[in-house]
Amino acid sequence: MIKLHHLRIGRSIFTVWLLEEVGVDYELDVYLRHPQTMRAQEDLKAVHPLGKSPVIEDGDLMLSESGAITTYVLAKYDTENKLHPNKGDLTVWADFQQWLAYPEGSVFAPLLLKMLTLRSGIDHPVITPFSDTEIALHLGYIVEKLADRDYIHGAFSGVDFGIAYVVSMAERLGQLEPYPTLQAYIDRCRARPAFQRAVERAVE
Ligand SMILES: N[C@@H](CCC(=O)N[C@@H](CS)C(=O)NCC(=O)O)C(=O)O
Repeated sequence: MIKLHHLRIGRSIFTVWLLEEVGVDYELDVYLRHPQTMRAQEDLKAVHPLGKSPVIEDGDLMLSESGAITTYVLAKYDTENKLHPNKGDLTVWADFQQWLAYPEGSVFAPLLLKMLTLRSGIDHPVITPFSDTEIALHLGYIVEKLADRDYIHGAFSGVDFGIAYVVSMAERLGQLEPYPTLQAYIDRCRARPAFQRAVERAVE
């Protein structure tokens, strides 16, 4: 059975949601952040050298990186390809890979910079304009993709876990007001029964 190491207040709730959507049995180990630093603590560092979450164990496999975990879980457990395309049409498959890599590879960094500048209370002359411009670029790109659809790949799919994570982070940082499409998207994701089961189980 899969074991998910879940650090509260962060992206691994989206991995709990993935497991709920796929409908696979899993065990959940919940970790708390340090109350002052908000970083992971020794208990999570004992699980994996990076001390980060999500991490899953499945038999002999230990896997970190939310995108890789999504890829693995879908490949192994989404046997009817309800949430991911097979390689029959390589163009569709490649586009799916792009959207899987995009949130962690491109969208997260400027959001993290924004979070750190807001937290420090300093409007940095280089970092603030950079993060603002990049956040607008990426959120605008996601809005364009959602112009004619409810989810990134049309029907709900495995790429929505990562995109929902960065959109929810943008929301938490007060960046969503100009983007009603994204607010509607994240509300739609949260309304899914599997998302609600995930939150109940993980007590986010
Ligand atoms: N790129 C990794 C990032 C993992 C990561 O940084 N997770 C955060 C939680 S949102 C974490 O564990 N932070 C604790 C710490 O760095 O102390 C992924 O996609 O899984």
